[in-house]
Amino acid sequence: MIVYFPPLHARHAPPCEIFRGERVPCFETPERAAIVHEALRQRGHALREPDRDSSPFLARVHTPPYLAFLETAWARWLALDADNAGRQPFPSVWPVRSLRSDVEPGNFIAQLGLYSFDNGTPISAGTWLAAKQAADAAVSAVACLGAGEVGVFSAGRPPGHHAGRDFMGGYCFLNHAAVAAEALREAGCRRVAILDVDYHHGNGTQSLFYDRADVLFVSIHGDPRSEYPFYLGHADETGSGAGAGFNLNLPLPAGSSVADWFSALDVALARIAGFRPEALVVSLGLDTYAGDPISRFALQAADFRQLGRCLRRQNLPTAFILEGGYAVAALGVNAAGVLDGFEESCPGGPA
Ligand code: Q9C
Ligand code: ZN
Repeated sequence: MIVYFPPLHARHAPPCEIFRGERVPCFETPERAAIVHEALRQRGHALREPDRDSSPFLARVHTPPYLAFLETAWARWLALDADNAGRQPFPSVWPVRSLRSDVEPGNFIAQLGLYSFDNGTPISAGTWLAAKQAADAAVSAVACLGAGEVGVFSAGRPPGHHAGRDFMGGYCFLNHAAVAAEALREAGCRRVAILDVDYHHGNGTQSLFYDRADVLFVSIHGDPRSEYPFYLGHADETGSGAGAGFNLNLPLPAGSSVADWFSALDVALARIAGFRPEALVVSLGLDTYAGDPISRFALQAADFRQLGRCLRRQNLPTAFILEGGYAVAALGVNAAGVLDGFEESCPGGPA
């Protein structure tokens, strides 16, 4: 399979995040992508650097002030204090409910609160470069589908599915799956389905397409009553306006079995088939793995291969976009498993 690997991912390398009130090393690290790239390279997949500019699609997905904030954030952080090069900016105030989010404050930390929904998404010097090149990789991948490839993988980081029109969160800054869907629409696909299999609900992606009937969003994830991102991802969120009926959430309790996860996948794939999409974007989180340190599903390596087989049977041009997954040592095997399962299966055939 053609794999887009954006080398600038390594420039996004914040040292720590806040976890249970303590500073801990980031879960979302450059080693994640390095392991995936190495595993895919060893298995003979064709690694390429991004060859498309995502800017036109980023402008459709995100607001101009948010993009401007992200692009200049590190320089503005440094401008506050020369010693800030060795420090991490964290938001400290958020415009919830009765507070106004329609007036951008001049204060950098206040802007950071305006443009984020958690304090778990640290920015480092190369965050913009890394996120932008991951978006470029997503657009490059989609272009391959237009050129006749049946499956293609965009293996960038940081991930994207928690990022919304004007906010970051959950280690995500730019929504690469949404960018891929917009690029597919632009390329002439009338209906695009997004299947999000990350352990965490893809709140950003859902919110971007919630009122649209041309992009179906389907997600299997840990129940937000107990799992991050907590405030979106319930089963009663089915879309609004023209998008009514074009959003399907399949939350499962933390600790659900592999059998229950694949039952949910059957429901997800049936809905997608009923939508008759012309392409499929898969937000491929690997944090459903049993060994993931921050998630509570139970998939094993062989189950990722099975996921790949199930997806190939849908007989759709499919763009895989890497999202979460924090059991670093297992990420290569699990990512490769999805691609191998996809490539060894037949459209419409048995799993
Ligand atoms: N610092 C993705 O998998 N909570 N994001 C972690 C708090 C946030 C996961 C602990 C988990 C976000 C793309
Ligand atoms: Zn996740």
